[in-house]
Amino acid sequence: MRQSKLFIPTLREAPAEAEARSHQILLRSGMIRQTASGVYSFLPLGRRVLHKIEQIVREEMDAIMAQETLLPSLQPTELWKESGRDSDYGPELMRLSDRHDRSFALGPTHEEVITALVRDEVHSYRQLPLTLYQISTKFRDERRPRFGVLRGREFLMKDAYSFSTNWEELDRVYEDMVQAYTRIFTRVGLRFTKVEADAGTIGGSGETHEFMALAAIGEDTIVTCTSCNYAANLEKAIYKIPEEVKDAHLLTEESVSQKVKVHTPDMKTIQQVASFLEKEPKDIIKTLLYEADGVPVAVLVRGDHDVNEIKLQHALGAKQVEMLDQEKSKHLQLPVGYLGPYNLSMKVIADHAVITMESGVTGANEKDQHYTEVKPGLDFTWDIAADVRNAAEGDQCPSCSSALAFDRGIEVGHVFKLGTKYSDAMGATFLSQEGTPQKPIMGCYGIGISRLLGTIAEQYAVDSTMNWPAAIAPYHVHLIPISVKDETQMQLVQELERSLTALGLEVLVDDRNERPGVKFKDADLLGLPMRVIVGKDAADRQVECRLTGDSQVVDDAGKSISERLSIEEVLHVAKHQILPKLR
Ligand code: 9G3
Repeated sequence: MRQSKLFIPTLREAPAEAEARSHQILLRSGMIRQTASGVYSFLPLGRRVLHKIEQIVREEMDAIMAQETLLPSLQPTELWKESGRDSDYGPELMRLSDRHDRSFALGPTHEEVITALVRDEVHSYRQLPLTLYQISTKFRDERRPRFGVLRGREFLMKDAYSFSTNWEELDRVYEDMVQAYTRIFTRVGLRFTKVEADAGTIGGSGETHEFMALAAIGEDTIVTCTSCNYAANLEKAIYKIPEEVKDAHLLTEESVSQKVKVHTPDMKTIQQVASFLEKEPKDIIKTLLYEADGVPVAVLVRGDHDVNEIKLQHALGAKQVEMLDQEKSKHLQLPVGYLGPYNLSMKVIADHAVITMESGVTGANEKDQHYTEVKPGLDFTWDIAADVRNAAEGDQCPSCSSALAFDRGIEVGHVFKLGTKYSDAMGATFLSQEGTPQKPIMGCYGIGISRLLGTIAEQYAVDSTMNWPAAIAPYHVHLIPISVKDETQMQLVQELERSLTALGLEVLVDDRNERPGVKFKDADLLGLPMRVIVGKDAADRQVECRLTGDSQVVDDAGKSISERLSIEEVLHVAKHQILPKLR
């Protein structure tokens, strides 16, 4: 392909608004352009990469007998009423009315649509198990779109839905999907890990896993064991509860309170109180006000720990929990910043790490006053003791007690066991072998396709240089003549283009009449796996060859050969170092 004919508007500089390096490289290499906040156009080069990712996903979905469909983005609001989810999503669900004033949602996902389709078309166990998937555009009105295509308001997703006659069959489909996802993410060159996740509002049986790509700007925190294969999203991650917690209980009354009231003028934050009292944050007991389904509750965690709201929600059996800040809690007339678990006239839930403290510091429920030498179980009690905190550095693995490690990750895949949440709500049934009506047991499985493209760019971009994995690179070989006016060079370029194409490689020839420096800078941005530069040695049929990334130009013995190669050597490198990576 001749670069002078292609629409690849490269940029000299990264636009200021692009914070993430993937966002910068995708803009500068002319792969995407922003049309609106969180809304992107994929230009020809970006579309080629997206298409290759899609094809890998299709191959692996088809290989596990999932069947491709294409479902509508225009979803009648009635379907969301049937599933009961039309009130679960507020401004994030984009809605519109048609010319007859009928209301629709722009599909953020397709559980309702696919379950209604199966309800109408599937009536016998003979038609199951059935797994349908699509690759289509989703709409979610994110409050804060950011990092380019990593969090857009319109994005490409592969979403699959499985329907089984029983749970064992669902378990098999789920496992097939997990294996297929592992093959997909490996083939596209991603560094990723599968983690246990929280089922959130999606409900169902609860088992769910996320596929996390390791990336510094990832919004998720993943917790992994340094020894065994325990891995979980921070939302869900647990840790070894220390032995002494097991027998921590409310103390008998014979112990006498040792607590002392201290004047802590204008000391509100944990750090201020700790340094003022010459203590550590871990000696302090934070009393936080929450509302669980509208009912106030006091949550006690150690000063160096953070509340895990997902765990808190499960511990309280609540549908929704929300922290009450100064503004939202003023009706309770409590001195925020000086709160203590005394006579609060509300339920108190204490994290395990609090109830095993020998002595701690709490607020005194009085402005500018704290208590020291506080003894949990003696000076205050609790209604519930539970694990309501995030795992933290220093915690031990729940299964092998080794140290836990913390990394940032980007969620690129998410698989769920749904059970009958949607088949029940929408009345999808099939007649079992015994002739009794049953509800299909469902699973749903997503991959963010456009997010995956951005995530791969995040993992492989280094400053102004990209290095696309060969399997998804927009082209395989970048053929760069130093001077397009030099007949000898252009002859050799044409011969090379023909021979490389005959090998089955996609070749991009930079036939623009530009200075070498400009061509090399653009070649760095485009990041094709192999680059061949045809210059003054063309007369001797010698060229310079470079493989991007960490792979070097080596001969079969693995010896790094000089960058001046003969045509035969270039074809040999292409055949043995690029071609095998394309599958
Ligand atoms: C909505 C809106 C946003 C949403 C949802 C619904 C996330 C919603 C969860 C899922 C679950 C799985 C199939 C593919 C894999 C993920 N954000 N989810 O249901 F109305 Cl506005 O999408 N769906």
